[in-house]
Amino acid sequence: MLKTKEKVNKEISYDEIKTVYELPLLDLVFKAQTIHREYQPLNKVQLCTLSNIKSGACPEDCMYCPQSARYDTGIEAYGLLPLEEVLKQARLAKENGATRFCMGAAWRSIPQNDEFEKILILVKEVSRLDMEVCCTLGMLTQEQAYKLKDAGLTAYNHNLDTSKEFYKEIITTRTYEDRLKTINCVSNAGIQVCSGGILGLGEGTKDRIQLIYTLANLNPQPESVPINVLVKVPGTPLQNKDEIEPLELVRAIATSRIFIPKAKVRLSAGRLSMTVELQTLCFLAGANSIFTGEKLLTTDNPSFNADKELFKKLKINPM
Ligand code: SAM
Ligand code: DTB
Ligand code: SF4
Repeated sequence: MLKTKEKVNKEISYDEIKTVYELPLLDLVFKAQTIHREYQPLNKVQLCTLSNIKSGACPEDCMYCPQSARYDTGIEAYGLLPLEEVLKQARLAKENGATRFCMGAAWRSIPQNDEFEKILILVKEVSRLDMEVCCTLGMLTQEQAYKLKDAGLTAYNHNLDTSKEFYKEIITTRTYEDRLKTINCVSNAGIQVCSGGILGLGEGTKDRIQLIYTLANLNPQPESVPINVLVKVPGTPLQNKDEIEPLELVRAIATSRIFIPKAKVRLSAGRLSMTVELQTLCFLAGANSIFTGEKLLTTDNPSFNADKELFKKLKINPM
């Protein structure tokens, strides 16, 4: 299959990214907003809604995740949801203004059995609702990526989460290389890559810069960069981690906007613990997408109504 996506050849150096990340905050946000205005529609934020189509009992040990079978988090575990249930959720999301529907499954990798066939049907049917369809189902093979593309998948989410060095402290059941391989298969199939990370895992500034460095040097660059703030779920090993300094989030978003100018930068998990002012600063720094709906995958998120209020206050329109 042909690679149709734009390639960037010049490597962006770690030092270049570090210099920008460490600018005086006002210079950094000004630069990010300047680039935002050049590449992105103004005062527009895309609404995406998540559906946890297969919950819990995951064999992986990602220390932040409530869905790992290794931690006792009390979440509801269930197998693949029936088509009608997922479509009901997708229609509701659309009624509430979402233009992208993202289906997540607590799998290490996509199964090779009839469950994959069911996924292909889900993708086909959601795309018929005239929404962008995104999936996050763990690792996949090149062949599965081609089939997902044929079924109408817009994007595949597979986060690098943090720097290559720090990754080992958070996940031991797969490697950073595994993540990059999946991302490469997705890209090869002509599916948009959605890849970002989590702040607040106990990483240092250099890990956040390193993450942005790796994302910005993906070739082609990701079309979508979710920036999550750790939701500390009781029962997970990271339940007592220190809160991230809120302005580090603003710096990470601004730096992603500057070095990955064409991507949607998504202010993802963790908004429930953010003030309206912090979220506003994130939009100013270049975030232009959020997840809407009462739930992310298993954890709480601001309600549709709370977000409608927020947008009204800021005079932001859904994209
Ligand atoms: N199992 C698949 C995988 O790991 O790629 C897909 C689902 S997984 C839940 C999707 C992403 O959610 C993870 O890569 C991680 O970045 C994010 N995530 C999971 N738990 C989180 C938490 N407690 N706080 C913030 N982000 C979280
Ligand atoms: C992403 O980067 N964040 C979303 C989406 N991609 C799949 C998931 C956040 C999950 C937060 C924890 C939970 O609700 O289980
Ligand atoms: Fe499983 Fe994904 Fe959670 Fe890791 S992040 S435990 S792979 S569901």
